[in-house]
Amino acid sequence: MEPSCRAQAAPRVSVQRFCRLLDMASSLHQGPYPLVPIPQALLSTMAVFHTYSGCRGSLRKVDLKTLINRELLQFVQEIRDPETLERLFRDLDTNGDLQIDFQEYATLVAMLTAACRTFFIQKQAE
Ligand SMILES: [Ca+2]
Repeated sequence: MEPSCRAQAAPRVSVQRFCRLLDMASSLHQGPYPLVPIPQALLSTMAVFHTYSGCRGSLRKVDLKTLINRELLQFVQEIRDPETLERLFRDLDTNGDLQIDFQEYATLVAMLTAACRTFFIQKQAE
C-alpha cells in the first residue's frame, strides 16, 4: 500500500484483502486452463472497480463519472450534466454514505447487464 493511502479513512472492506483476492483470481488466468467467459467477466468487473476506487475501496462521484465515461460508453451515454450524475449516484448509494462500494457498483453492472439483454432480445425480435 502506498503511504498516501494510509492517511485516508479506512474503507469498510479491507482493500488489502480485496487486492489479495484479485491477485489470487488473476493468477488463475496463468494456470493450465484458460478462463471461461463468466470468470473472466467477474475478474474484469473487479479490476475496473479497483482501478477507479484505488486505495479508498469505494467510488466518489468523480470516480463514478470517469468510470462510466471511459468504460461504458458502448452501453450508456456520456455523463455530461451534474444532475444526471447526482441522480445516478443517489440511486446507487443505497446506504447513503456518499460513496459507491463494491456491492453498490455490482448493482450498476447487474442493471446494465439486464438492460443490454432486454435491448438485444428486442433487436432480435425486430
Ligand atoms: Ca454507499
